[in-house]
Amino acid sequence: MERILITGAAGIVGTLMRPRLRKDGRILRLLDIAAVEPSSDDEVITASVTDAAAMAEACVDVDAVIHLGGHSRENSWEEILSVNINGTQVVLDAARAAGVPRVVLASSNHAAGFRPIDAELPADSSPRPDTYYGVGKAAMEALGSLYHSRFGMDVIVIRIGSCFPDPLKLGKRGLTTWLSPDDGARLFEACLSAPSPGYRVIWGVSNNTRRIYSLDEARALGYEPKDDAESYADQLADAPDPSGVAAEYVGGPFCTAPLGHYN
Ligand code: 15L
Repeated sequence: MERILITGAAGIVGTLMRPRLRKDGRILRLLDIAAVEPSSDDEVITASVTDAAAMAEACVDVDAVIHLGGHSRENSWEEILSVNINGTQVVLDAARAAGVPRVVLASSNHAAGFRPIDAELPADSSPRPDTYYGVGKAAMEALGSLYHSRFGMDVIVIRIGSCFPDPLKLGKRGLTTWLSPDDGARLFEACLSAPSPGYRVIWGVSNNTRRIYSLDEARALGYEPKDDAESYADQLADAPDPSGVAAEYVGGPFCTAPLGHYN
């Protein structure tokens, strides 16, 4: 029996992935500070990713960790430092100590938010964060690299675009950044099953007609996206086009959102 620990299991991505990642021969161990509705075979742990003792226990008998936990948008520096940066170190160190061979880290396009929009931005473009949140994701990527290099753990960082049931509430930017839930599950499955990936940084995006992120790195792990946000383009025809800084950089509206403020 394979056991996958998912941190942040009650969050938006966790909630979308849980039903899609359940399968015969696999137990999902779901960790969150918020309540999670388990299905019959799931294991549930109510704890914070910053709680080292709880994380140590959560990693026992685990084959891979999918680390989704942490704030999912801009917040105060103290919160980003504590939950997103320190929390990621706690998760990686608990996985190391328990001998978990593989960790998949949910990074974000906002780690590279101040990269100018380009047709096929490589997944390993060095960080250009757009917020403290983006700095936290860049630190997550660095920590993943460190734990791979020091301890030989397989660590795959996914720079997720926008993973929501559909791209509609994202406006036109969503036609570029959307990662459909089904493609998200395909991507996580590729990350869990690719043989000896080492340390990788990949984009998490569907095969969107207006995509600006390279899919080469994710495809090299076996990911083949099936969805395209363009199928929602008609419904977004009247939405305003992004303008100003938001239209120039990968991070879109995050690039001008007030720094350090939850919004
Ligand atoms: C993210 O990293 C956020 O977690 C998500 O809520 C979206 O805002 C997404 O980026 C995005 O860029 O659309």
